[in-house]
Amino acid sequence: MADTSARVPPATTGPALPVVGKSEIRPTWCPGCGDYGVVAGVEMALKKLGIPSHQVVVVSGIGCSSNLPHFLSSYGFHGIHGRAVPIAEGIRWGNHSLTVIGTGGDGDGFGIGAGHFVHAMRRNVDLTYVTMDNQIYGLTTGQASPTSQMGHKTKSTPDGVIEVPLDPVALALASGATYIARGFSGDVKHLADLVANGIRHHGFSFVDVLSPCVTYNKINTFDFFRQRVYKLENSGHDPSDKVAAWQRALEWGEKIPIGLFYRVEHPTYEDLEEILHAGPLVHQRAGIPDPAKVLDEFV
Ligand SMILES: Cc1ncc(C[n+]2csc(CCOP(=O)(O)OP(=O)(O)O)c2C)c(N)n1
Ligand code: SF4
Ligand SMILES: [Mg+2]
Repeated sequence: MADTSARVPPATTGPALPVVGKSEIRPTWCPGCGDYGVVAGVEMALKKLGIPSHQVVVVSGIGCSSNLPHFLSSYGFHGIHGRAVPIAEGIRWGNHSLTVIGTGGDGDGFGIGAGHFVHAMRRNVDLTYVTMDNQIYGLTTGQASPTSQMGHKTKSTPDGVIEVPLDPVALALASGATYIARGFSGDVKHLADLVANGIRHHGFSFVDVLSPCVTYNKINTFDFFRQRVYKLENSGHDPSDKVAAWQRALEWGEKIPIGLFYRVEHPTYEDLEEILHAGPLVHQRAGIPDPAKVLDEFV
């Protein structure tokens, strides 16, 4: 089977190409927003891997968090609400020599985009998806999101949320993701390692980041998480054990695990799609070489 990964390029001789750094656009997030930690973590991860900026595409949907691609010097695509993942998939299939990173919020990825999220994991498309999970709709000024906790009084739920929150890590486990992690924007170095290892991983890597909205979520704050998070790697967790990963995914309360829940090697969509074995589609000849022959088969 041809190796279609090609995400972290081999070391080359010659002058070093510029790697991803900050763009000239400064973030407009509220002071103290958790998303500052996430963009710093993604930048740190890409620097660590040394991938030249022209080989990286950062994609997003719509939301405060989805502004992230503007703030990095890579290529970027600011898409539409809930569509970060299918755009990222399309870019990968068009040119699977690129490193593609999907980004966005809990509303974007687990609400309107939930179907895309599930099916990309099931396909094991070789991309990295980083969600900034603040358990609220930030951009639209504070409505309940799919991960808002029960009882949370928001603009759209003045009497408190009455629905059970979606668990992104458990959903990823159930959907067949091959790299599943949770980070915290209050621990940027740890997050950067999770993202870098996710990019290195051959297959769909998902990093859900606890990234507080300091303006509209007064419950799930930095202090809330600082008092609760603990690292899986310091607690004897074996990320190759799916049952153990399920047990850890169910932990949400006084203790909240961060780190790598689960990782497994499995052929990617790109590995199994034969047409990509001839190289990235952008380098292949477009169109049908002999249309008359194809027509003859049908008439
Ligand atoms: C099709 C569509 N529906 C609704 C909206 C309005 N809208 C924009 S962002 C958003 C939710 C943002 O929440 P989230 O994805 O969690 O991002 P955050 O702002 O919290 O980072 C909504 C509902 C839209 N732009 N497009
Ligand atoms: S509204 Fe919330 S999510 Fe949006 S920039 Fe401000 S703190 Fe961040
Ligand atoms: Mg949100």
